Amino acid sequence: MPALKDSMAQNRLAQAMATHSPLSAKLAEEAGFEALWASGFELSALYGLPDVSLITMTQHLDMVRAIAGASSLPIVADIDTGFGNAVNVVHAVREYERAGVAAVVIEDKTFPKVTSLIAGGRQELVRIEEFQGKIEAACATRRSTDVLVIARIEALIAGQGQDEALKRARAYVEAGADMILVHSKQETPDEIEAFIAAWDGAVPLVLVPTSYPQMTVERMRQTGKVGLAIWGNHAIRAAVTAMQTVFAQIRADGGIHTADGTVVPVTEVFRLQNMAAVKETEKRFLR
Ligand code: SPV
Ligand code: MG
Repeated sequence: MPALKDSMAQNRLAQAMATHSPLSAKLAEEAGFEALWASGFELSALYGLPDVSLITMTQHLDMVRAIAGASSLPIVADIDTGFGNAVNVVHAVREYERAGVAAVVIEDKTFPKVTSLIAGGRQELVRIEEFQGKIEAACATRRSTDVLVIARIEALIAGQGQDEALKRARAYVEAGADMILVHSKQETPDEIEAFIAAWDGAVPLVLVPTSYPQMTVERMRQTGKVGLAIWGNHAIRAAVTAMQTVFAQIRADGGIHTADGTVVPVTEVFRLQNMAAVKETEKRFLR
């Protein structure tokens, strides 16, 4: 699995597509993305649950392992708050590195956390010193510095303003963070662009422009300070859109006769399942 670092160096700005399953990971790889975002939000949604620390580390890790088995892209693991304090972070980083991830993203909220983009969400941040300890714990635990430790700042999400976000970003870099993910739920890029302008560029930034879609790759690239763009939840949203449309059509038309031409043929699913390899194996070994 290529290190995320290499991918960012070659492309200058890598794009990670959200994924919640090996199938979505394969589709992201075929579409040409450089990395996968193993999103906690998407996996929670897959289970029909809110993204409020209900999915356990084991559930997420199992899915990350399955994704790693299905795709050769570097995986950026969304490990939320690190599942507790610095002790939990040590355990998590050990396990995620063993699972083969290229990066872990740890956010500076209290455990249990509340999903970031919800209106009026309870957004509580941990003390800066506490989070520095968690970042230091992650850096001290990884065996290879190819596994990036990305510190995620939720100060803007929590409404605490740019000075607090910048103060935290600097403190987390001092603690060893390789990159800073700064999240915003504003519906325009203004807040993030103000942060980027004020950022001294000590380490590259990571953006998740879900709520401010005007922020294109080109616009991020022009800042010269963004190393990774994460498309945070378009895999699960695309799946929901497709299922709602097709289910409604089948229901309305009393059969699959009209919907059939609008979905991929079963042969396409066979291809994604690699049935060709099964046929080869049968030919070679079944006697
Ligand atoms: C996720 O995809 O799980 C994220 C991004 O953390 S967000 O849902 O926007 O917080
Ligand atoms: Mg998340």
